[in-house]
Amino acid sequence: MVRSKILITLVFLALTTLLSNVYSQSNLPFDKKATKQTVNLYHNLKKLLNKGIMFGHQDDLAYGVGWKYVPGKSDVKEVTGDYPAVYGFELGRLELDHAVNLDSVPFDKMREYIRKVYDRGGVITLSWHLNNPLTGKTAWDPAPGTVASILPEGEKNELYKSWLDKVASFILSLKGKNGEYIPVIFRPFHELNGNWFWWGKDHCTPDEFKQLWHFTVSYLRDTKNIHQLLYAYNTDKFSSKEDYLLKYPGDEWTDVLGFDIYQRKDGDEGNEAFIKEADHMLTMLEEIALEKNKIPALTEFGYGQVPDSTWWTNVLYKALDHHKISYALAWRNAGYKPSGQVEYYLPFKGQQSEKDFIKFYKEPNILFQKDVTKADLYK
Ligand code: BMA
Repeated sequence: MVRSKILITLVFLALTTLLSNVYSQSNLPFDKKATKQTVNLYHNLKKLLNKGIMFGHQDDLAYGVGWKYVPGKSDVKEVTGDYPAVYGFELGRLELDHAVNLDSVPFDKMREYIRKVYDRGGVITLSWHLNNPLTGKTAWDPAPGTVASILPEGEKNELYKSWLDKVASFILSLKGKNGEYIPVIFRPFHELNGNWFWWGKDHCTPDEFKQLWHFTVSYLRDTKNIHQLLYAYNTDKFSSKEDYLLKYPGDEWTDVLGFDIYQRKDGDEGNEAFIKEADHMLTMLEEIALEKNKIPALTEFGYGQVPDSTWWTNVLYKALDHHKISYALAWRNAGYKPSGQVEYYLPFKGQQSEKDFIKFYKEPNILFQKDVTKADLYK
């Protein structure tokens, strides 16, 4: 009798442990102290994978082609009547205490945009093109030894911590109406397998990169007590799963897995190459995310100035359609830059791909603001 009771208790314990492991693996961010809204977001992002792909845009509310800081305005809204579902913003220069980021967006305005987005149930993701802490130049200064210099014991570790303090204050200043912290998908050190940033491919070893990631996450989570972040590991183009995972910090350190891709060749050949490449990488990404129980996303994409009037339905949609990824974030509609260059990735009123973008918008599995407001991602 006593024996069978013990046996039943043991079986019960084993089952509940198993179930709670399965639950925690599939439904929770890696930060065990993640806030309620962050856990809900994570859970709902996974659920939404079965419904469609959220459409995102960098700096959508801040400016577009030919305008800046007009309340409520958005190139996506002007063309489709709806806002994107995901909004990217950029923290570069926050580390230097500047009032505006490297693309001239005032951090005060950014905070307001983020609150608005959260209020209507949109998703926020933050990138950080932080300066080179060793040389004082930009993120695009790949001086050897920079990553090593900011690790614990490195000569710039204190400086790097002071930069993280500033990022932490900004993130902690993002609060909803009831004082709750606004969840954010943070994607630092993106395009880590390219050679253009100081944290890039040849500028640190896999071990150094992983240490950098672990240090950054631990500092924000454990020292600064920030528990409203989902962390995105984000490469550039990659050739195999091994290639993708070369510097992967580990399942206990990431929530979202993504990559960035841009179309650079025009014409049918360029289009076909883009579809093929994107499709192949998305397939690998989905498999990795499934194996690791993470959320796959196309963290950045674009075709500069969209010089093809049917690119959205004829190229991008063909690459995305049969994939289960959480979101695809188009890069920024900068318009004329101070350098005189023109940079944009989404149509605006009168742009040649405008009509086709509306068709793309109407695809039931491409989700915009109205869809995610309905999905109530933070509840
Ligand atoms: C690049 C370009 C730059 C910008 C940088 C950081 O891709 O858009 O103009 O400064 O991203 O946002």
